[in-house]
Amino acid sequence: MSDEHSDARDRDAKDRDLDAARTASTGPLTTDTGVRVEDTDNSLRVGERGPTLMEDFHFREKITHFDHERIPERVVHARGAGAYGYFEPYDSWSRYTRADFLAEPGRRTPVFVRFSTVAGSRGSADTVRDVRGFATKFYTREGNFDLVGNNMPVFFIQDGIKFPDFVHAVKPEPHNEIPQAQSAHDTLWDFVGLQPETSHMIMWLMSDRALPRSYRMMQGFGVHTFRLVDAEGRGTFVKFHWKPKLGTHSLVWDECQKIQGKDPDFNRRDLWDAIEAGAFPEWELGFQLVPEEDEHRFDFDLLDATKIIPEEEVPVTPVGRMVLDRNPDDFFAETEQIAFHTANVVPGIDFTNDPLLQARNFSYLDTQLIRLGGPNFQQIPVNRPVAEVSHNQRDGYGQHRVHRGRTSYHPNSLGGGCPALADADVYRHYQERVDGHKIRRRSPSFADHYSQARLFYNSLADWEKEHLRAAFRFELGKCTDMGVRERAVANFAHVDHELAVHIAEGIGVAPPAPADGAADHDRSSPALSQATTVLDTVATRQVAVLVSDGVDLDGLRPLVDALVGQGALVELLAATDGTVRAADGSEVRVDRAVGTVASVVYDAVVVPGGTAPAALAADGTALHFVTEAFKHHKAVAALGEGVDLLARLPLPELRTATGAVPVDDQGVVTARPGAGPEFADAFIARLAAHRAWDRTTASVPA
Ligand code: HDE
Repeated sequence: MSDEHSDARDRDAKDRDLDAARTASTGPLTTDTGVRVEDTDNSLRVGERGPTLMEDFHFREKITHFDHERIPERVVHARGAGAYGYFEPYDSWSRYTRADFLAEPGRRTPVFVRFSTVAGSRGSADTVRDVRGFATKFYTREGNFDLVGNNMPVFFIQDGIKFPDFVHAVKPEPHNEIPQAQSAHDTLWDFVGLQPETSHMIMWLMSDRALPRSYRMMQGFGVHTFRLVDAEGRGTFVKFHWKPKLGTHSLVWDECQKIQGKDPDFNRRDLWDAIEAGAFPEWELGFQLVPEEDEHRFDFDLLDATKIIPEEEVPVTPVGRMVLDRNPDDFFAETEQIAFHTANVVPGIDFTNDPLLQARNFSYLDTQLIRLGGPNFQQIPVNRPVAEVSHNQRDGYGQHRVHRGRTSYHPNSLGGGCPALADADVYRHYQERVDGHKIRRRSPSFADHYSQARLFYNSLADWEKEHLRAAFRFELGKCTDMGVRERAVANFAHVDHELAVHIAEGIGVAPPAPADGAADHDRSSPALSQATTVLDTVATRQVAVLVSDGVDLDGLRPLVDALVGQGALVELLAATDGTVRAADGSEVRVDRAVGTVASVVYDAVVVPGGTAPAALAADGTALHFVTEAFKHHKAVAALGEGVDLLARLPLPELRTATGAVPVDDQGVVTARPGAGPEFADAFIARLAAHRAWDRTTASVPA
């Protein structure tokens, strides 16, 4: 590819493309054909009280367009949020792949990323227990490459032919369309109990990975084994990884359920706000590379999408970084109409025979035809490549190109032989020898459904295991059919007998006997635990400060300055919006009335000193705010008289441990008047740790 073509030009090209499509609602109101309209409030009628006239073309056009505003939502991943940005490699990766966008360190390729939940409808809440989609479209100079991944590294099934079964099982039950965006119901668990290949992914789904704190704080995985192909046609197996710069962090389940009501757009809003504030989310792309000759070196099959390659066996090589720095202008035009397709690959990236990937290569194109109404969806601005497009495909719904010339076939002489076949920079499929019988059979190398489910469980910290066990009890406890509960528990006895007994005891079924053929090893992969993630930054964390008249601003300021200095967002909440009068007599502007938010949408809470606590203590909302934050393991800071407020809360652990007043313990940081800089440091360290997971909260009211 010619290199006078700069990366800025690639981004400009994409922006120009989008610019051409952008319209601002300025100037006079017109019809779709540009005729100016003088009244859009009254339809044309016979007399003031008479019937409406068919000839009111403005009325008919307006209503007709409205009637056709909806397109089918995605069958899965219907709810999502997206953003533009760029990807840049750290190095040249041409020793593994001839992919042009990976060839030159620092060269930027424009991207669009769409994050999503899987099971819910377009209008469902964000913080449900679910897998998250992480789909990236790279607009490379050699065409679009779509990496359509998830935030979990494995999948529920091994063969795409089971996908409709799985999706029907997890979606709302068909007779009453209940429950929305929930896996906690009979049909999903019925399927799970009967289809053991789901076991590994279900362990991930029951883990904290299903409850991301933010789209900006979750990993992404390509899931399948793909193939990189170099300029000589040599292949290397690859698994794709995205690692978030801010670390991988989760909410707690009680919090998730409450956020579903308090702010159903929690994850979408978080992504939008961060980008608007200039705190651009960033991920590192990584490769796990496996030479072709090592294909059979593992105790699982690389073609089996229910398996990971443990990072301790094949480390993740850092490849480049992706930054999201621009929100879309129009949700429907961009985030809704973006059309991902696993078969959108560029020279140097190829498939393997993973039967799940093969099925996806059929499904994504097929689904766009119904969703976007015909074969010209690649012409929609968000889908258009920056690479030049030239072919003989013509006509179809929504054709936006005006083709010139009389030829639309190949070979031709009348059109000068164009478009001509290229011999350089072309996509060449990897040449693999394949032979065998036509059969409908799963490879025996796909048969072990439990070893890696156990590996995952073994790798979790105690608090992560506790959350996972509680999730199983919650989910199965929502199933009404006892047979469904029993079969599911019996299945997980193959993963960990103690786990299965624990679940059984919580859901009123007989503890299962140890299972024949159960996984039995104590291997673990520390990289799978969120305890090993980034825990040293408070950037973009949201801190609530509860204020009222009399607040001691001088005592509070060093803490707020330190937090803001490190990129945290601090909001002052009071009983009402407007201002409060501080102890020094100054007026302080309040960011929000406490009743319009809740502790669940913040990462931490601060109770300052001054006479404030007396007023706060009289307000049940404030007491609840702090208690709930404590319940959800959040960092809590109290200063001066604020410490007295903590002492009034039902936090028995702290009180018995320390007498009447909680002290610096379990993520709670307190200081009587005169807090020094070490106070801010201590609080910041607790906040950076994300949550005080060791805190005992069982007896704290929710
Ligand atoms: Fe998808 N999947 N999928 N999927 N998937 C769709 O495509 C499908 C699978 C994933 O933000 C659909 O455009 C089949 C694995 C994401 O627009 C559909 C199979 C992984 C998104 C479809 C799978 C994914 C989709 C629905 C099994 C992780 C959202 C609308 C063979 C690696 C993309 C659409 C976006 C969307 C089919 C399995 C991720 C129906 C048949 C495994 C992130 O085509």
